[in-house]
Amino acid sequence: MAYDSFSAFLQALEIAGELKRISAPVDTDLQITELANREMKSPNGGKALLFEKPLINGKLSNFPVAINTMGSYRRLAMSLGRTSVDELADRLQCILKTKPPAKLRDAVKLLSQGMDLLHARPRRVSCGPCKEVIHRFDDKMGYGKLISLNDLPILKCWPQDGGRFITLPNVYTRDPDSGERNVGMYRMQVYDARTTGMHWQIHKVAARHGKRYYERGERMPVAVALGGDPALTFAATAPLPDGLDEILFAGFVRGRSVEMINCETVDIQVPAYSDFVLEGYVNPGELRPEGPFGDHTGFYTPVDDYSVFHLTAITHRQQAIYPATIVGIPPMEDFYMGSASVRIFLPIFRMNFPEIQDIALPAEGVFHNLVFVSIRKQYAWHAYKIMHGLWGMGQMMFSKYIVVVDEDCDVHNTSEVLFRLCANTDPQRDTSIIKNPSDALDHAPTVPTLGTHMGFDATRKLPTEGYTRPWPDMVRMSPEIQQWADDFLSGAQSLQKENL
Ligand SMILES: Cc1cc2nc3c(=O)[nH]c(=O)nc-3n(C[C@H](O)[C@H](O)[C@H](O)COP(=O)(O)O)c2cc1C
Ligand SMILES: [Mn+2]
Repeated sequence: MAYDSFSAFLQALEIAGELKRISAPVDTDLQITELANREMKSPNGGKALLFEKPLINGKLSNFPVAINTMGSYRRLAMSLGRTSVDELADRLQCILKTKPPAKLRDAVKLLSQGMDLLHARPRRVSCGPCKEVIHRFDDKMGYGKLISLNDLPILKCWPQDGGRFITLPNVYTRDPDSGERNVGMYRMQVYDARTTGMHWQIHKVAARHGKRYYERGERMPVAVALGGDPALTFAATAPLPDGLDEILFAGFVRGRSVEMINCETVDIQVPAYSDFVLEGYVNPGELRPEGPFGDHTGFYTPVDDYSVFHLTAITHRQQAIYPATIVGIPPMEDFYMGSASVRIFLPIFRMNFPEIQDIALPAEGVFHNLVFVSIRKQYAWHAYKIMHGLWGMGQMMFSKYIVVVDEDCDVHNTSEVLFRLCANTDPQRDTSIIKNPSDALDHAPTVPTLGTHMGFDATRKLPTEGYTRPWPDMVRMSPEIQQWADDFLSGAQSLQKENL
């Protein structure tokens, strides 16, 4: 099921008992964060929160704020219009199975074709709700009161943050050479009423686009969509291969074409059912200090130079709702987005590495710091092949610690993985340290983005790996006795009930 609007999604959440309304005024300066953080830390991610009366500098905002709308397994599945994320993974698997691709490049092509067949291709429309109210900054006449970023309930998230940050922006850019679209989620620090930062990190696709505009000496058109169908927001965060269109992917996810509309002041298309659209441009070479920002690492990211976004227009729905999230010490809302990405893309990992059983990114590792992977081990040093494979795949390149376990270990059970890690490894023999690009947010490397990564082979060792002692079996009860105990206990239970 696809949502026509962000508010339709919120209604669905409310009907499912997944949304709490807060009707008392709450300040966008730190107060919303504190309430949202407590909610995100409560069992199973708590509920989504709708702040009906957010305050901006003590004044009531015209727009409500919704937060934590994807912050549980259930809400994340609902945001994709599904009852479970596995449903999507299975559909991707089906597309890939129709014709096994030999190379990743072929896989990207096949995926695009497969998604096309499912009628996911975007559709161009000429009018849409995101244009209900139009504020062009070059044309102040005739549009009533002109709004600016000062009128949006943008959060100051944490005490040491450098200002207010837009935390769920879907940033639309184009490759100036091929015309290919990209949508990424890159936070935006508000500098003034019509200027923000653009925190696209060096390894991300929009940064690559920006570099090409810079080399060509051309202004870079950029548009930012907020709200709309949450499947779009998820697509902006998903680590899709460069060249796979996020809008096609979102169409596949929601099972319906995304309706796209031209911007007013820049040559970019955005989803017509967005809540807000910020239009503008980035000047080649213009940089400005961005940060600090309380980041998803659980630490403040220090000030660093990033591109600057100049707004030329804001358009919005009459009844627009401002979407937000906060990041910080895990677990937070983004953990569920990351988990869903891993589940959905497992078939793609498996296509390259059929021996992979399962992958998990535990919350403590904040996406890239810790990866658990289980494999069906067949030959000596098989675990190292998998580590190097993952370190070579897209954003998995950032994985700081990879722990490889045997297929019978549940990677979603951190305690079980740690048990295998401690029991099955000899530290010198079973680890490998390599050089690879590090996440720009990782504060541990001495020089930003230049880090080392470590792999742990926690699989059982083979004679061909030089382990000549017999590898012991794990202590487990026989299946027959387990079955007997199940029967025995359920019999005892019904006996107890009869006696009552
Ligand atoms: C809530 C949230 C905030 C994010 N903020 C940023 C950010 O500020 N900068 C960045 O480069 N990536 C950020 N990311 C990660 C990117 O959105 C993610 O890597 C995405 O796949 C990038 O898309 P791309 O491959 O098209 O560049 C954020 C992710 C989430 C879930
Ligand atoms: Mn992308």
